[in-house]
Amino acid sequence: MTSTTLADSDVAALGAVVYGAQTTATPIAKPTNEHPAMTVDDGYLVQNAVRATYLADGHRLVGWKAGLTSKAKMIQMGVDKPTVGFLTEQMAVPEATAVDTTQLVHPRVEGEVAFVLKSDLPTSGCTIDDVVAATAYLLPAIEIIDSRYEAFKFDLQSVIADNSSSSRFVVGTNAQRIDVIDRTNLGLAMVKNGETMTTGSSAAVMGDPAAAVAMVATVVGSLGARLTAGMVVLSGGITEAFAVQPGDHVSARFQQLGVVDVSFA
Ligand code: OOG
Ligand code: MG
Repeated sequence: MTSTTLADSDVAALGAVVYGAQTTATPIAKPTNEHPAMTVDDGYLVQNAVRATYLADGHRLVGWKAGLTSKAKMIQMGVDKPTVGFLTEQMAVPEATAVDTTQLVHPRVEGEVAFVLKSDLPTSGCTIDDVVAATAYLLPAIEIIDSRYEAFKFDLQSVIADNSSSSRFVVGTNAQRIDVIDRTNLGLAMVKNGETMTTGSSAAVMGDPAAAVAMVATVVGSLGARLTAGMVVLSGGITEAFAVQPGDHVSARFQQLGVVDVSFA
């Protein structure tokens, strides 16, 4: 953490506010309103505090994610740098069940390539080759994001504090070995209630979703944590996210990785 402005007491207080907003699905003002000098590193200190609170409450860390790794996402959200967030077992939704939207503020969905690790990644200077060597297989995934900030509007520092809008995620069952598919150009169609909402290619994610995983490994290393064997890593939304409501059914239809479905109640 090189550039921070928040006092320890501010970090703890903001962590408690964000945790409360996440666990009660209550929108809050973004922390930069009150702390305009807040930096990206401050955002990660708050995210660390939120993660520590989940773990103290018995939640289990199962992975990490990249956020804002595609131009479509950066333009949609008005930020210019990728971020990371943590994933817990309690955020994982089995494919066949419906997500309870009463637990969420204003959910949106996006299609992503998920990496499942078979060995630990370096905590600094992680490369694409490191990621390829450490990946057991890839899975198709849908991330359900839910900013806790009013109107889904934020800046980079604030979204990092809010765990990069993480709320739920679903992975499909069609595991593919990383060396047998072209992960750098997988077509994706996002379908809601039978209508194609967005289309794209995994090329949109930093040219190679493995580059996003390498970025996550290095940033997570700077937070004092590590991507380890067995973890799932979401590499970031390929296209812009769209809103969902109770009754909606969403499919992410991937070239080579197959289909993953989720519905909302
Ligand atoms: C931030 C989270 C971004 C992704 O895949 O880009 C993210 C947001 O858009 O609210 O998960
Ligand atoms: Mg995402």
